[in-house]
Amino acid sequence: TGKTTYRCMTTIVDPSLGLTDDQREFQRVALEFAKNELAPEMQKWDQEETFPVDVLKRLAGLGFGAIYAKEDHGGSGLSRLEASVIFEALSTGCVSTTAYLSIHNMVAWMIDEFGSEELRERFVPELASMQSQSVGLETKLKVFLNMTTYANTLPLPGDIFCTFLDTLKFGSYCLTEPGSGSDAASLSTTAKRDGDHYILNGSKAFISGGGDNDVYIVMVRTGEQGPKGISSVIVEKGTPGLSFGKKERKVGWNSQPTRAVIFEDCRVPVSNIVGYEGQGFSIAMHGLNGGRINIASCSLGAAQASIVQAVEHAKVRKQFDRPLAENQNTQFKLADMATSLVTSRLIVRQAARALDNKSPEAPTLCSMAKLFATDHCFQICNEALQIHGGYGYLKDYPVQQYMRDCRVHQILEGTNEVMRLIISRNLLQS
Ligand code: FAD
Ligand code: 2MC
Repeated sequence: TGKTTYRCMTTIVDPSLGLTDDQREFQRVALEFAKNELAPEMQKWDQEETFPVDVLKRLAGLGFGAIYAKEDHGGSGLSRLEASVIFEALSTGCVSTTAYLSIHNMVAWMIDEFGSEELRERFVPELASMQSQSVGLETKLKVFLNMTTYANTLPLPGDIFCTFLDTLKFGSYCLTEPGSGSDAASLSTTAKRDGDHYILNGSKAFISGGGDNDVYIVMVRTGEQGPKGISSVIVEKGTPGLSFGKKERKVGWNSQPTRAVIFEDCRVPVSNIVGYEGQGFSIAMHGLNGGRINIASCSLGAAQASIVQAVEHAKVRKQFDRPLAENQNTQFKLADMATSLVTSRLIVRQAARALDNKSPEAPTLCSMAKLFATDHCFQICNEALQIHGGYGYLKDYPVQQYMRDCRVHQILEGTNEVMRLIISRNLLQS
């Protein structure tokens, strides 16, 4: 009947609405993983600050390590829209772990899209699987010998251990510096040419995965001041002159480490440049266009889960002899939250489609999507916490973690003020 259709099995916040059968299938796999492997652990990872590397490797096994990288070197060759659907679904289980996976995907795509054939061959298969593929004893010995030659000292026992036993290949994106955050084009880490090497000096701040990860794509100054003097180079863990700061203590995003990345006369082969000299800022920004959709998608997942939990709580919890859900204030609040989530999802998916279609409006739409979705989804998580009353403030209930994890999405990958700057520049251009 019309009535049963109207009161359909799923609610209006169902994230599969409007997707193709294939997209629903990716979504189903990601939602299952989120439910079975992420959600049961998210609280523990947050409290114990565990970086769940084995779980991430298993996600890569599902094809989620390089979702929108091309297939010839092991990427999954999916669209930005499909990536958004996957990150949203995984985030319902753990925002912080998914957000790191999204940064890893951004790094893999940047190397796949702009790297030389040699770099693509060397790095993309390993990043796609998030583990070393074909590193034989010979290569490991070479790395070991390089470490001793360049460092002029014996490596630390920990470094030897990493060289020989570490099979992980996780990526980090290094743009921000202590003196250059929003004004990213003013970065001052230098890479001076010395024969077949660049010598890097400077430091990067707030690097997700910093210290634990293996592959760092680093934006450095090789030329003039401003964006045109910037290049992107890959620096591998174990390179002499590369070190890390202390692990930062954070409000959220606790299932992934954040550290400063420091370069002191760090020698990197010139062949590790991604793209050409002076292209680095453009590469960094192209990476972030997708990154901003991905982070916004992580906020969608958090908001989705928060709404579902708020609805459950409002139906079950009774005050004044009736469920909270019978208060019109609660009903209207839930209606606003649902409208806000669906609107956020629409703009995120529109931006993802624009990026898929290589539309010239894509960078501005990605900024709009990031601004709108991360602001509104944070509010949704906060309102969901309010509906839970005092219980929402307890760490036993996941809603506070969704809120804490989402908060930083308004800051990183470009603050929401920078997003407004980008959007207004588009409007005001002559
Ligand atoms: P600032 O640039 O100092 O800004 C401070 C405030 O001023 C903000 O509110 C900002 O919006 C506002 N502001 C600045 N300029 C303007 C302006 N022109 N108009 C209006 N308002 C303005 N970076 C990486 O490169 N790689 C990473 O992996 C990474 N991971 C991160 C993980 C975490 C947990 C965090 C917290 C940060 C991470 N970052 C990373 C850094 C992040 O991208 C920066 O923090 C962010 O870009 C803002 O830079 P900032 O912190 O220096 O703030
Ligand atoms: N896509 C493609 N190209 C872009 C771009 C984008 N989104 N944004 C800028 N560019 C190009 C731009 O077109 C220009 O190229 P050209 O001269 O050829 O036209 C060049 O880059 C320089 O751009 P601007 O002239 O706009 O440079 P300006 O310095 O005025 O502003 C700004 C750049 C503010 C937009 C940039 O610095 C920015 O995005 N800042 C925020 C930094 C940021 O997002 N950091 C995130 C770090 S990563 C992170 O947080 C993680 C968790 C991983």
